[in-house]
Amino acid sequence: MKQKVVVFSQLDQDILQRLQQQYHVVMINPKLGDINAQLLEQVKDADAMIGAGRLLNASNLATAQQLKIISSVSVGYDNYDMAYLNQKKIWLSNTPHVLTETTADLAFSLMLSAARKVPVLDQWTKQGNWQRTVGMMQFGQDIFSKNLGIIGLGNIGAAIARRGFYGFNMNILYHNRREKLELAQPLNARYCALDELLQQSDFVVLAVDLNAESKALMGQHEFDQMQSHAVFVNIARGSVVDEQALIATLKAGKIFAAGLDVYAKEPLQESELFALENVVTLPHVGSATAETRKKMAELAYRNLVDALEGRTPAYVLNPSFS
Ligand code: 8YV
Repeated sequence: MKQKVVVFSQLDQDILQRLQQQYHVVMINPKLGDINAQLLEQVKDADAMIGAGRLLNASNLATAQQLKIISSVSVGYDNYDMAYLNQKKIWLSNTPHVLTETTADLAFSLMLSAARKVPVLDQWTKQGNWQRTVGMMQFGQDIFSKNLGIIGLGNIGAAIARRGFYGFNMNILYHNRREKLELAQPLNARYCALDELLQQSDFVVLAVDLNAESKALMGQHEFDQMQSHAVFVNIARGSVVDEQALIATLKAGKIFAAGLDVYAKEPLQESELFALENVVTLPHVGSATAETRKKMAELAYRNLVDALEGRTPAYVLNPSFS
């Protein structure tokens, strides 16, 4: 009898077909009604799950009897109750590295778009407003040789720093739970306290994992440390930011602009952010290129197959259910 795999989000078609050839595959379908009810029903006899972007915990996994692995097609894993998975002895795996450069590219595109008002000026031009040489209202902020402050110097944070250092001659500051000399030294990156980074950076990029320490890390006090010409970018997780404090900061013009790819509630379908010209809002597309999503799906597929064939997956996050 084929092992059962539950697919809980959109998945690369090639990978889905491979899974369907090897396993009994059931897909959670939002059009069929309550997702949690579908999950509770389907995980009862499931051997593995694969997908991303869904909160998985006791509320929808309690009926799982023989689940060996949840193979997440993501590098972040804050949407999984790790303590519960450990208790149920269910492996959780992720897909690091393959999305690092793509996500760093997106962070830089948000920095450039926000600093130079690209979306606003695109619409302004298309609406026929360009009547004469542009003036102060159309001016942006320089990037070259400016100070880039990175909060979270992990793989993605370091890739962003490399783009700034090598590509735009930027001075790199960083804040992290600990110094990362192996990543920082080649970039002349200077470790500093959070307030100092915020006070000295022309660009502040949030690239931390979401965890108990980083939740609401950027609040009103932190935004008040930033310079009025500074640009804030978040490609981490929405919950690392007090979104109301950011909105108040942007409304008051206390920073130049923000570039956001993640939000406290996703999908973001209505928000005060949408009325603000000094914020660029993208729909969580950090890793969203066809090439990279395929690599992520392939890696998640390998993690799943390894677990179902009795091997420890390369990127399991709780190998000993610690
Ligand atoms: C995922 C991401 O595609 O990998 C992550 O952690 O945030 C994105 O690359 C997203 O989580 C899928 O919903």
